[in-house]
Amino acid sequence: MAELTGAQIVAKALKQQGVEYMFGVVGIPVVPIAVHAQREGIKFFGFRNEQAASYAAAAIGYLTGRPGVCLAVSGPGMVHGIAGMANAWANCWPMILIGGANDSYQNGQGAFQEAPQIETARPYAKYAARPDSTKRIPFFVEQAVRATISGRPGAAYLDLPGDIITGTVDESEVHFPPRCPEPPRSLAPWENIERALEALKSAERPLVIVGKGAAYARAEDEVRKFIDATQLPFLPTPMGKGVVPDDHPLAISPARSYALQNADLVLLLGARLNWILHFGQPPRFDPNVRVIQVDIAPEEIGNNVPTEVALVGDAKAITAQLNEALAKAPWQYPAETTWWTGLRKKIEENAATVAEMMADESVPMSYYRVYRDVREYIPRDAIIVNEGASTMDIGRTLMPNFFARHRLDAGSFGTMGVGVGQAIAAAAVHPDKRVFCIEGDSAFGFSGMEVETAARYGLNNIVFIIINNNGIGGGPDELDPTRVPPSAYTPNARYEKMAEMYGGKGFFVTEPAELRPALEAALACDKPAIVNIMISARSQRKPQQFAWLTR
Ligand SMILES: Cc1ncc(C[n+]2csc(CCOP(=O)(O)OP(=O)(O)O)c2C)c(N)n1
Ligand SMILES: [Mg+2]
Repeated sequence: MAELTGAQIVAKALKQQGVEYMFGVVGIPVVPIAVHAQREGIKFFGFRNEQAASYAAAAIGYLTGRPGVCLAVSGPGMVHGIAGMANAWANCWPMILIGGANDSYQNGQGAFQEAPQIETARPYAKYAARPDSTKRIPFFVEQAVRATISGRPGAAYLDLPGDIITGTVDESEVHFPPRCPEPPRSLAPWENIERALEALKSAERPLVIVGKGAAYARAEDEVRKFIDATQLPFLPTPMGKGVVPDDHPLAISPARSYALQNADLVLLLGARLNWILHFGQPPRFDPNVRVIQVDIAPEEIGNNVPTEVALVGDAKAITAQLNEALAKAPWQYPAETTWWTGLRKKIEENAATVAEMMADESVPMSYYRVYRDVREYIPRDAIIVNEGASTMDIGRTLMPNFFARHRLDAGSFGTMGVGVGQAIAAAAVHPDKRVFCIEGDSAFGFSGMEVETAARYGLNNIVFIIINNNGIGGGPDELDPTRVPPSAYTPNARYEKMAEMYGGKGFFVTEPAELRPALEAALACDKPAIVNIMISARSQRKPQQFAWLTR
């Protein structure tokens, strides 16, 4: 009988459990895991830092519904991977961090890269465990996968000591559990479905809020049908964008503040009333707002605002239930109401302001002028990765999405540095689509070295666009090295030259007229292109009614 090593067993078990992508940095003791993962047909991407790799793994979970794996060495490597676990925890995305560990018989002796790894991972993990033997590895792999995709998705951690990885066991002694199935789609009680529809009918100023939970649940067909059937105004959260296309006539995103403030009832479809939705509380919401909540996690119901009707379960299945009830007793929100009049007025006002800002041809350019051309070059089915402060906030409003799970950004955790790893994940999952990774100059710097990773794996469908204002929220035009402001980076830093290291092309843009030719040439490149666009350090978001994070 053939012997299997722990590394072989890990790879086989992951493949058996439907894991297709692994990102990481190899070293002692995890090298053989990466080698055997490749042999099993798992796509391995060697990164420059586990942090970016862990962000990629979490994005895989969101995009595919099956966890991506981040493979890290013991100690410092594993600690870098915590970044992605925390991001996955906040976003509710499936991912698995696999950390190598010192040989178990050296615990406590000050072993090479010894660290309290399970304890470190625990607060962000739905499951954190160390296999007790080489033979039982598949059991723990299956448990980890199961935990990441069941209920509210999240992260898992597997701790693999060197002796477990290099240990051998006869093949006949190893049991590989069958592929953990997709979690069952749980329904809401029909009486709650009826109550939800009655509540919607009784509302004067109803609003549907579509979150990334609906996107994760693959609820796009059902949600579109529901919006079309009810004719209700809807607002997507940043990564809920595209579940219903942004150009749908009932989309009211440009009137977001007005809609949140004046709605008398909101239907949350896989969206949480956390900071992104201002906790559902005044002054951003009506103090008497009524809430209907569709959420996979019962503990989310009533969080920050009491829920009138709770629909706990799968967003796709429950929206289908709502549609079924509506098919039996059709109902539409009227097209002519003072609510619609108010919303439309705000949408028009916003469009006029934005059009004016986009038309401004001043040099240096504004965010709005840059996005005007960028959005023209983006194919309808492109995946948009977007991070930064204003770069992302303005990108959320100006970059349209037409398909679910086609936007990846700093998300619920507000994490800078996720972008390049997420772009790599998106490009790997969708080789047939374009990925536009649009980043502030600060955001880009966190994981900028991974552009080499993208090029190394031939992910030529990515275009990196850097919106450069010399710093975090803008920096000075010139720098005095003895007095560098905390937010400043090197003025006019030539980030696009990083493309030269892998034989790619970079473009430096300072004037509006150079934008289109640069974007066109970037799209024609046979390697990931980098377009570095200088904007005014004083370019700002259009004036907002509320300061950021106003409670
Ligand atoms: C991991 C992490 N570190 C720091 C921050 C704080 N932070 C918020 S936005 C931002 C960068 C904004 O600058 P940039 O990406 O250049 O975008 P800009 O607003 O200048 O367009 C930083 C560092 C964060 N959100 N996440
Ligand atoms: Mg910046």
